Parts: sequence; structure tokens; C-alpha cells
Amino acid sequence: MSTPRQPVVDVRLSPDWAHASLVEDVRRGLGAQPRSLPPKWLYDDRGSQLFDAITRLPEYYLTNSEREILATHAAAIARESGATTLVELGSGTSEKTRLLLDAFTATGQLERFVPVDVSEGTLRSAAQQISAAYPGVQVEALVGDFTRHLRHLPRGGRRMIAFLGSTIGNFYVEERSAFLGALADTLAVGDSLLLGTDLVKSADRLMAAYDDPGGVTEEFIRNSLVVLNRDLGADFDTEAFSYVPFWDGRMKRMDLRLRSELPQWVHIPGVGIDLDLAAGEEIRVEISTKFRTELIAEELLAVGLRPARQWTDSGSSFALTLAIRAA
Ligand code: AVJ
Repeated sequence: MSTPRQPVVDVRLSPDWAHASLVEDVRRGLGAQPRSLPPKWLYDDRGSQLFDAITRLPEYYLTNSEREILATHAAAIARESGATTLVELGSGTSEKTRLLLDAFTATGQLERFVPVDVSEGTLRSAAQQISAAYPGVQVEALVGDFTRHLRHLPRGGRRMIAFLGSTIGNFYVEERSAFLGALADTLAVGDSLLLGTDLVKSADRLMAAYDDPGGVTEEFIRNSLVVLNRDLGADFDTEAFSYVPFWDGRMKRMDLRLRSELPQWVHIPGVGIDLDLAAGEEIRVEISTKFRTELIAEELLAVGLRPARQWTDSGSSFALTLAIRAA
């Protein structure tokens, strides 16, 4: 067996940088009306654990559906993309990635794996493990925010960017088209994008997936305030908020909010602002957009990414789309 090549870790997001962008995001989101918080701050250590628990809930079908598609079609994805570099955005522990890595190494085509994540610790340990498990593959991890650091992705070879889990559903409409456009711009002609998207389904199933009886999702969403209390010295009384998840059928998205049940002043010293929250006032914490397969294809084509294949799971709950950067 050949000795594994040491993983390379490119750090573009220092702890200072992360803190500065938290401050900026909170100032912008909570300082405006309607009040909102960007969902990326949900994933501190506790939030990542809670999200992990969500993916194991029987009602949260997204993870299993996507895994089923990857398990069934990873070989076709490897073949059709022809990629020699696999990039994964927001890779976390790279668990589903293994299905892709197995398929891409089985054909002998994979030279390089580039996991991208904001969490340096998670990324370093994932990079070590993957290097050891796939000794022929050079791991070049990028610690960064994929909405800001796409230009630091390593170049060369034929690349496929995997953006899984329906994380694209967290973006508001304008942000989504801008982000897809930025992805298209970083890809060279012939490179590809593998996009995971949750599909529109009955409001009942969606509500069940985002309002589980054990309250794991509620705690996950509520954790956003815990993060602000800890990292910005805020004094949110987290118990004074109720969890308000609903299906917005017009915008085709789950909308997950926290509602202040009492009038309250909240001090956020780390940002230097005080919030005067009225009784019933809501903070928008996360949206999770659901798609029709035709819409995904249209939005990709609009930015110059030509949909080559689309796969769904046996229950038609979730889709993976492979799109190739057109000339
Ligand atoms: C990881 C963003 C895809 O939108 O379903 C799960 C996050 N929020 N339950 C999703 C989430 C509440 C999840 N994504």
C-alpha cells in the first residue's frame, strides 16, 4: 500500500474573521425589519450535534432520500461528470461523501478531494480520515465560507462541485440565483455541479419533518439565540420565545421562526445594539425552500449550467441534478 499523502489545509477563515462576520450578520439581520438571522450561525458544536440528531429522525426524510440516490447512482455521477477533482461545499463530516469517493475511486479517475467547511476542527479530522482511507487521493481542504471564498478553490483538472443536503434551499430567491451564478463563474467549461434539492410535497409531511414531536428541530432553531448569548454577550431569554414553523405554499418554503411572547429589551453588547422586541414579534431564523425538478433545471440553465442528468429517490422526495458548465 502506498503511504497516504498528507492532507493540505488552506485556512481562509480565521476565528477573528468568523467573529467579525457574525457581528456584521447580526447587526444587519437583527437590526432590520423584519428581523432575521442567517442560518449559518446555527452550526456551532451544539448546533451541529442537533442537526446530526435531526438527520436521524424518522420524519426527516431528506438525508435518507439523498443517501439512497447517491448509493444507487454514484457510479453514473462519476462517469457522467468525468471529474478528477471532487469539491464538496459544507462537507461537515463528509459521511455521504464517502459514497461519491468510493465511486470516483472505483473508476480510478479521482486525483483530488477538496472539502470546504467553516469548521476548521471538523475539516482537519475529516481530511485526515479521508487521506488514510483513500491513499491515492490528494486531500486539499479549504476552511472557508462557501458564499465568500469560492475563488480560493484549487484549479486544474476536471472538477465537480457537490453541494448536497438541499442547503441551497436556505437561500432567499435573489441570493440563490446570485450564488448559482457565482458557482457557474468559478467552474471552467466542462466542469460540473452536483446539486441536492428537496422536492415539493404535502404540507403535512413537510411540517412533520420540521416540527418533530421530540422537539429536536425546535432546540436546533432556538440554539441560534444561545449562540448570540454566548458569543456576543447577548441576554436573550430563550424561554420567552416560541418556535413557529410553517409552510409558505406561495413561496414553496418552510419558514422557521422564533416569536417573542413578551415585550422585551435584548442587549447585544458584542454588536453594540439593543433590541426592543414587541410581544408577538418574530425573528426569521431559517427558510428551507422546496423545488420542482423543472424549476431546478431552469435556474441552472439560466446561469449557464446545462442539466445533464437528474435523479430522484424511490419515493420522489429528493433530487440530485448534475449540471455541466456550458461554453
Ligand atoms: C441542512 C439546511 C438542508 O433545511 O432541511 C433541518 C436544515 N433546519 N431542520 C434543512 C434544517 C431544520 C436543513 N439543511
